[in-house]
This record gives sequence, structure tokens and C-alpha cells, in this order.
Amino acid sequence: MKIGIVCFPSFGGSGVVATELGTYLAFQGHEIHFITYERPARLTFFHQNIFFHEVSTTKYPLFRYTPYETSLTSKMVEVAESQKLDVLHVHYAIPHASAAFLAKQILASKGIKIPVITTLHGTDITLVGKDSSLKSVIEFSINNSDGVTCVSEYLREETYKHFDIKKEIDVIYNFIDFSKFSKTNKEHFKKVIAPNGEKIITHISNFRKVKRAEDTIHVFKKVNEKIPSCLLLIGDGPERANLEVLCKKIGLCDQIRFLGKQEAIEELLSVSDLFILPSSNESFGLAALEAMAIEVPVVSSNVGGIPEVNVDGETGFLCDVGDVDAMAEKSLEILMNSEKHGRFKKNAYKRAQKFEIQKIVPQYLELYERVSEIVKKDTHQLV
Ligand code: GMT
Repeated sequence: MKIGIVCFPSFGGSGVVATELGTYLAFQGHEIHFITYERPARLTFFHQNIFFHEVSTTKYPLFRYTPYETSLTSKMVEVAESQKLDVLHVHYAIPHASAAFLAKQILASKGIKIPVITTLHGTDITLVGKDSSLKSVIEFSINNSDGVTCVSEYLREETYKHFDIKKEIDVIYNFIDFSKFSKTNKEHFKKVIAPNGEKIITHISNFRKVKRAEDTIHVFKKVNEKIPSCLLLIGDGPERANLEVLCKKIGLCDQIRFLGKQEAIEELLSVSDLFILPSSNESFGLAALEAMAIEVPVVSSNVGGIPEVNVDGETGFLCDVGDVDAMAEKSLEILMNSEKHGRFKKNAYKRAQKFEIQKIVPQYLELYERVSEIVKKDTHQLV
């Protein structure tokens, strides 16, 4: 198939999922056209089936706000027409789903029928989506997509709860590619980070408020009081400056390393003993799945779709949001008992296998084919 993928190109979860999906499909022989404002962060290589179409915007003194959505729509029309796309798959409702709706109408006026699939990722529904300035457009765009997917059961329920949705929503879980995410021997690296055998605790996020990365630091402080350990904070975002101040305030700058945005996440996870994800909301928790694939147990909050990924008492522990005492206690329970640690590591890996890319991506392909058939038969689509 010829598939257009629209996403945010940054390190955020939705962009990562879209890029990994497109990459896998390209290796399966499909032709993938990424349409976005920058080359996606994880698209760092050349493949003959992958094409990147940059959306460039027009700046004009009259425009107080650059009309990105309009440029994106035009680009979708141009690519769909010139490349003869079979399907457009947009990730994150805003502004991608509404732009895709307009693109579909423009294409229909030219006699071209194209199905639009929208994948909802989380904050497009649970945070941004609830904003009254966006709600009606999101609702309309979802109802007018030919196929809609959510990355967890939780997110599907939230979407039905907060919007008047007339469409059937499929749950297609996020996935993991074990050919990229598997434990590698990085003992030399571990010795540099933890020369005296300290336990390595890791947190990866975009450091937005919703991630509650400060809780990770408070949990770490309590763990470090009991066992020698160090904390790796990977990623970047609006809260980073506050976190650095917090580290100074509690006097743990030497034990906490801010590594910024990293590409070789699997290498850093390979030296990690525990992953902390204390988010106040998380529709899935892709970072937790990536850790589990590399045999790293997860101590997380118990909200959103996280319990669909991290199993309490098996692959890690689930605690109430903000309960840093419980998170520290559970972290110590894992780190201080090598038999339990080993068991949780194995369980985490086994659980991650349920989300193996080979099991999940065919569900998207099946959906593409299903909606393509329906759209082909639908005579109303042409305007
Ligand atoms: O908040 C983020 O990490 C970014 C956001 C995104 O859309 O890029 O992530 C959401 O999508 C990810 C991929 O489907 C999910 O794993 C995250 O749980 C979800 N984030 C939230 O719901 C807060």
C-alpha cells in the first residue's frame, strides 16, 4: 500500500509511534510518505520505501499566527494526488485530523477518494482535547474519520466519555520493535555511570507537568538514603529548569544526571535497574513499555492506560499519583531483593512481548484495508 503518515516529528510518544509504524511498514514493502514540518526524530536512516514531505509555512505580516493547518492540508492534498496514496493515517487529533478532513474534501472535488484513519494518543483527548476552544473541531474530525483508533482501552473510554462520538473506535495498542529494543551488554558504560556498583534508576519523558518528573527526584532521594544509587533523567522539556533547581536544593546534583534528549535509549535502559513513571496521566506509557522490553521493572502511577502495560506486583508496582513514599518503598522492595528483581525483570520482558510489533502492526494494516473497501464503495464521498 501507499500510506501517508502525518505526525508531530518531535521526541513525543505519538511521533515515535508514527515513525516506528511507518518504518516497519516500509521494511514490509509498503511505500511510506511522512508529511510533517520536520524530519521525524527517529527517522535517522535512508530506506528506499520511505519518503519525507516537509510542510513549510508562509509568514506574512498580516498573519499574527502562522496558518500551519492550511499548509499541512495543501501538502496532504499534493502528496496524496502526486503519489497516489491509498490511505492517510494521522496521529494526534489536533490539527492533523481536521486538516485531513479538509484534504479529503479537496481531493474528493478532484475525483480522488482517500480514507483517513485517525489515531488518538492521549493528551489530544485528555488535556488539550477538553479545551472548549478545540472540542467541537476534535469531535467533528473524529466522527468524520473513516477509521479511529486509540492506544489503550482507557483512552477509548475517555474519548467516548468526553465527546459525542458516533464512530466505532478500535483499540490498537502501542508496540515495541525487539529488533531495536533489546538488552545489550553495556557493562563498560555501567562502570562509568555507577563505578561502585550503585543501582541505576531511570526516568525518560518530555518533562511536561503531566509527567511529574519531580516525583522521580523525591522517590530517588528516599531510595538513595537506603542504598547507593544514581538517577538518569533523559529527555528535555519545560520543567527541566525547575528540576535542576530541585536537585541543587536537595543536594543531590552529583547523583542525578540530566542527559537531555538521547537517541540510543536502548543502551541507557540496558544499564538501568529500575524505571520510574510517576505521571498524573498517561494514555499508554510507551516509555514504560520500552523499559520493560529491556528487562527493566517499572514503578509507576496507577492512572490512565498504565495498568494495561505495567502489571502491579509482576512487572513492577503501581502507586497512587504523588505518593512518593509508596513509590520509594516499592522501588526498594525491588532493588533490595535480588531474587525479586530478577523475577520482575523476566516478567517485564515477557509482558512487553505481548506488544511486539509483529503482533500489533497487522491490526493497522487490516484497518487500512477494511476502511479502503468501505470508502471505495461509498458514492457519497465525491463532492
Ligand atoms: O505526553 C507525551 O509523552 C507525548 C504524547 C504524544 O502524543 O506525543 O504521548 C501520548 O502518546 C504516547 C504514544 O501513544 C503515549 O504512550 C503516552 O502515554 C501519551 N501521553 C499522555 O497521555 C500524557
